[in-house]
This record gives sequence, structure tokens and C-alpha cells, in this order.
Amino acid sequence: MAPTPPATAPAGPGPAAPPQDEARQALDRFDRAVAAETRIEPRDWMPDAYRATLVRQIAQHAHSEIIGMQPEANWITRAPSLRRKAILIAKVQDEAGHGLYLYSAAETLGVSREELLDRLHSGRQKYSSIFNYPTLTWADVGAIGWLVDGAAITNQVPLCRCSYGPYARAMVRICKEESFHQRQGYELLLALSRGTPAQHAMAQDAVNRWWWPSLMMFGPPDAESEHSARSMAWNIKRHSNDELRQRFVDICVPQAETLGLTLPDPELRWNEERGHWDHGPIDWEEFRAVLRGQGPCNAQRLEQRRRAHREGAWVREAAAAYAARHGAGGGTPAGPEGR
Ligand code: FAQ
Repeated sequence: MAPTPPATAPAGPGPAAPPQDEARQALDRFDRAVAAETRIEPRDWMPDAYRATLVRQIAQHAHSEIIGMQPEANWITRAPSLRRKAILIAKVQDEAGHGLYLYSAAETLGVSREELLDRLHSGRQKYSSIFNYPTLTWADVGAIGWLVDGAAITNQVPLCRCSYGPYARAMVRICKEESFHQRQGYELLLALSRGTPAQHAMAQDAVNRWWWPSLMMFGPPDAESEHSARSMAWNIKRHSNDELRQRFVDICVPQAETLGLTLPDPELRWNEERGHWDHGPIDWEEFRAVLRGQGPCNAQRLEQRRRAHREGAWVREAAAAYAARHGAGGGTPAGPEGR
């Protein structure tokens, strides 16, 4: 896209354009770039509201990735085999990496990581409702992989075409990794479902508990979605919350059948006319309560995050001291004698 317009008109024979005209031209250029599917890059001019929307969404997405490490990390020490433990450690580590890509993408919009973390820790910014539910059994690790990562991919693949370059590029890599996560969850649940009756029952119980919260990940119904219309006009979001939720339900129904598990919704029915699965009503009161901080694990998740941040202060200080000594771009570490 065209670079930021100059603050003053270039010197030339004609009279300088009044500032309102420059602002209007910049907005026109931005609108044309969005309409032409050209990526907006950090140094391009963009409306303040576009920038604020991106900071809000990318930051909340980043917060979800790092808070999302907690429910599954709860099972690392109790994974039933070395193979499962290695896979789970790698997955949780990937989520930390996703948080880093996303915080970096948000920083390109002129907000610092420190400020973003402060907004999370003080409760001024949200993270996904899904991570306020407990992981009660090992099967929950499978249900999170299948349903939570599955929902995340359904929501995030269209974000690879988001109009803001750094966010779109971060999503490409994240989606590839999430797709591995989804498959490991599916494979874990399949093993349990085909195992002993007790293992099958454990898998079914996990799916019963995670199904409805997974549908809530897509956000409020379209009629109540405050930001959707504007985000879709700006090509940040490509589909509405309800469209993506429906897409997810349509994907999951046949997968549940292959798994030999039942989705806990007696109203699930194929609708020939719509060409989609109809589902029962979602408990939006539960969703709103979780967003107000009243979910089963909200307090615990936030407290653990604040503690991890406090206890990690020495790592940040050491990294900053190292960068100051060796130059911000890194550099060769000092040998035994130092430099
Ligand atoms: N939880 O007007 P809308 C993952 C808020 S995946 C909490 O519809 P928008 C991977 C919303 O922020 C999970 N809050 O908003 C993983 C807004 O509040 P605000 C993260 C929610 O932005 C897997 C208000 O409600 N994925 O972490 C939720 O147009 C396994 C009004 O809603 C993303 O963040 C919710 N479920 O649409 C990690 C994807 N839904 O900001 C570990 C990127 C809505 O005004 C393990 N984000 N709200 O205070 C998006 O696509 C969008 O932001 C939506 C919401 C679709 C989430």
C-alpha cells in the first residue's frame, strides 16, 4: 500500500492542499487498498479505529494463547506414557510460541508488550472464555485438541487473509501448528474411545463438558456481536461468528461419529434445506457469566498468570541486560573471559 501521507504538502508550484483534503485522500487510499485486498503494513497510514480494533483483537488472541497453556499443562506430569508426555509438552510450548508471534504482531501497531500484559493482568483485556473451564481428566487433553484447537482453526484459517499483513502472516504458521494439535487430540480421543469401557466413558464425559464451551469460542450471536460489521468491512474478520460456528458444527458431527462418541445435543439434526446441521440453543447466560469473570477457573487462571509474570521478572531483566551488553540485535555471546 502507499506509504503514510506527508504531514505537509510537498514543495511545489501549486498551493498546498488543506489538511482535511490530505486526511480524506489518505482514507480513500486506505479504503481502496482494503477493497483491492492489498495488505496494510505497519508503516501505512490507517484510521485510528482500525488500529484500535487490531490491537484489541490481536492482543486478546495473544492472551488466549498464553493463558491457554494452563489447562493442558495441568496434565503434563500425569501423561500416561512418555510419548503422550513429549507430545503434550511440545503442544503447550507451541501455544507459548503463538503468543509470542501475536504479541510481536500487536507491537507493530505501536503498543508495547508490557502495556498489553498489563491490560491482561489488570483484567482490562479479555482472553478466550474457553480457558476458564477445568481439565478434570486425561481425556480433557484429547477434547481440547479435537474441539478447542478445531474451533481455533475454523476461526483462524480465514484470518490468514486478514487485511493487516503482520497478523495475517502470523496466522499462517499458527494454523499449521494448530492443525497438528487438532489431530493429536483426535487421535488421543480415538484411542480412549476404542479402549476399555472406563476409557470410553472418560472420553465421552470430556466431550460432554467441552462441546458447548467450544461453540461459545466463536463469540456472541451475530445480532449481538458489537464489532463484527466493522471488522468485516475492514477485511479483518472474513466471516461472521455464527457462520464460523455453523461451519465447525458441520465438521464435528461426522468426526464424532467416526470417534464413536456422541455430541451432547439432542437437537442436532441434518437440515436438508439449509444443507447444514441444526443445533440446540447455546446457553448465552453462561457465556456472559464467564466473560464477567464468573467462570469456574477465571480467578485461578489470572492469578497463575500474574504469578508466572512476577516469577519471570529475573529472566526479563537478564535478557534486557544481555541485550544492552551485546546490542539489541543479539550478537555473539561472550566467551569465558567476557568481552
Ligand atoms: N471469549 O463483537 P464480538 C486459542 C468478546 S484460540 C472471550 O463478536 P469480535 C488457541 C469480544 O472480545 C482462542 N471474549 O467481538 C489455543 C468483545 O469484547 P471486547 C482465541 C469473547 O472481536 C487452543 C465482545 O465479546 N482466538 O487460543 C469471546 O468481533 C488450545 C463482543 O464480541 C482468537 O482470539 C470469547 N469466546 O469477535 C490455545 C481468534 N467472543 O473486545 C491453547 C481471534 C467474543 O469489546 C490451547 N479473534 N468475546 O472487550 C476473533 O476472531 C474475534 O475476536 C472473536 C470475537 C471471534 C473471538
